[in-house]
Amino acid sequence: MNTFSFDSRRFCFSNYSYEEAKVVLCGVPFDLTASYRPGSRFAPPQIRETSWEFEDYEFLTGENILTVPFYDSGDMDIMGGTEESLENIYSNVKSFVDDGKIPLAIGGEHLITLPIVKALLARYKALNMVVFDAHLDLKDTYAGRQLSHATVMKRVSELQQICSILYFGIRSATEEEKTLWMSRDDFFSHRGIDGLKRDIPLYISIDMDALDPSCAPGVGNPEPGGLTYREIYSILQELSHFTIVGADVVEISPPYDPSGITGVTGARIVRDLLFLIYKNLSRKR
Ligand SMILES: [Mn+2]
Repeated sequence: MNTFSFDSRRFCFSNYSYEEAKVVLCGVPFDLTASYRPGSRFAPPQIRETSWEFEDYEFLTGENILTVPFYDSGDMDIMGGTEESLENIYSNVKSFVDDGKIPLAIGGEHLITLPIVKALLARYKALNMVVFDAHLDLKDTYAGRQLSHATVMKRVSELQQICSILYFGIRSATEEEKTLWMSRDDFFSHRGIDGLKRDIPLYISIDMDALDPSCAPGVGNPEPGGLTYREIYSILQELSHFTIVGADVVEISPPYDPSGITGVTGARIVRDLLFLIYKNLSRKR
């Protein structure tokens, strides 16, 4: 307790117990459906290690990370095949949610969003999604699979309690995905943040390929023409008035991140999410 020397097993400055914490960080080292550049299973330890380069004070918010009550629960055991792993992720996250915690997951690939959202829907009647991604992930099947990083938002959109999905960073899709996306402009909230009802809890999913490959090259499916870190930061600040009940940062592939820049940026975004959720909690609850 209250020792701040480097410890690669936990995210920087995590100094609260599980009981005291409002947010539970969890590593989800799952990348079984990766199609192009696998390796996101190695991201949680990279992000934890990198997080120690940041200092405690945050200029942009005037907050100190030491005041943010979060707990790092380490990495989940991911064994077996895809369905078994998703079940395992679901039950792990559900135990946090049942204890009244806000899960903040470090992937792993984007498919992990599905069981996390399902676990939240066991507690919340409705959810809105804000998704940062280069890709729509709205394919019905991919490589013969219904469960894939490329179908994850299709599966999420099929869950009855999901009210709306708002994307940022989209620049790649199949014709079929684009048609589905455009055909339901109420559901896919083409009106932007103003189109999201504030009384519905919010889940934030950040696929790191939303960023431009010049600032985040180490991802599973890089796509030129993306967002900058500052743009993502600004959008996140606009979400501080929503009730954020969960989040994830996914798709960093350390084997394709030789300079470590994607890991640094990912760690920074995890930290921004901690500040954001805390700011939101302090205001509302
Ligand atoms: Mn993507």
